[in-house]
Amino acid sequence: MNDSPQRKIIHIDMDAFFAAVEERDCPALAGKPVIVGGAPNSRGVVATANYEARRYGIHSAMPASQAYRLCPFAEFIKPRFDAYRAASQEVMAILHRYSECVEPLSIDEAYLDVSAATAYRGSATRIARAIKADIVREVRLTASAGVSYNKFLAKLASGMNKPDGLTVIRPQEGAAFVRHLPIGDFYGIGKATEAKMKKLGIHVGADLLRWSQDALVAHFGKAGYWYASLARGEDPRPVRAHRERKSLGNEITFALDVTNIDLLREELFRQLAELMEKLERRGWQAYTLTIKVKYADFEQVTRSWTHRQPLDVARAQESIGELLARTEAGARPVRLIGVTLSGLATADAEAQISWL
Ligand code: TTP
Ligand code: MG
Repeated sequence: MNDSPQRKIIHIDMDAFFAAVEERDCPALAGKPVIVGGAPNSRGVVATANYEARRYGIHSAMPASQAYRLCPFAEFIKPRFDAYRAASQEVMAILHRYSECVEPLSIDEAYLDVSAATAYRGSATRIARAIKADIVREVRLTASAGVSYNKFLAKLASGMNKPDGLTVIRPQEGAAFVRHLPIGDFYGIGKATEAKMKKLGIHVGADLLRWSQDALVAHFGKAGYWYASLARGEDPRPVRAHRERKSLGNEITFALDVTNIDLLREELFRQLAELMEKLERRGWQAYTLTIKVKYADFEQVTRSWTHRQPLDVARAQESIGELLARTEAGARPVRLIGVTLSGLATADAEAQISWL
């Protein structure tokens, strides 16, 4: 018997988020396949596609050129991050009405712990329904909600009836639900672990359940404890309203040591561009930039600079140049080079919602 009270967790995930904002703001798009991301004739990728476009097999991260071949008459739209951030902040503000314990995961996703909520007599399902209705009425977008007793199951539930879904996995249903779940759908099981498990004959939750915790730990290290609890439908992670500030980083090791300083700078710029894009997508801004240089003899140095203003590409590139000049890169051959952005903050300093 487990005498600790069951928690009530809601996971909210906006439907086709960027595309839905575009459709909302441009009624002429109604009913058409809509693709937000790189231009069809560019080397860019699809950020997202609406559900009409998904019927043609188009999905996030697909090259825009391929999306064009699959559906040439789709509307291709350049992302408007400001509009997505604004919508996101409105949604997060709605979530905060129902619980103080809200953990944003990305620009369009968050967990809420409503165990202590009093609205709707504490019914998590009714709270989820109310949240969805508020979002439709006030932000004119649809969200899918998952309701369960932990994060793992709440997130799975929200993905089950997209778009505009509301799915509940009750405490007495969790274990059975997990038994049928393909192993790749478990939280924290990536492609490599999935492949390894399949080789061991573990394909669904029920297979995992047959393994003792000790055997899982023997095969997968500490993660084995985690897999053992997921297999029982358990996930003790709390919803964390204030997440630790994170950093975003990139680095590469060269196949051959590099002494050409221009090449090193270009490589750092390329890494920076990737990080800035990620940052923007998450609605974050960074204040600190750090470069890391590992010389051919494996000695490693870092140089960093904290700005008073949030970093933009021009400012960050300038810093990279200055920081690189404060290393011996070029004079000494370099085997690894990297950039990290930290001191992350929400893009809108006035927003009451912390993304972090
Ligand atoms: P998702 O929630 O993964 O996707 P979605 O909201 O578009 O669609 P779904 O209904 O399946 O939830 O991502 C949220 C937004 O993040 C998405 O609208 C665009 C952006 N995004 C990217 O820019 N690149 C990506 O590879 C992914 C996965 C998302
Ligand atoms: Mg989404």
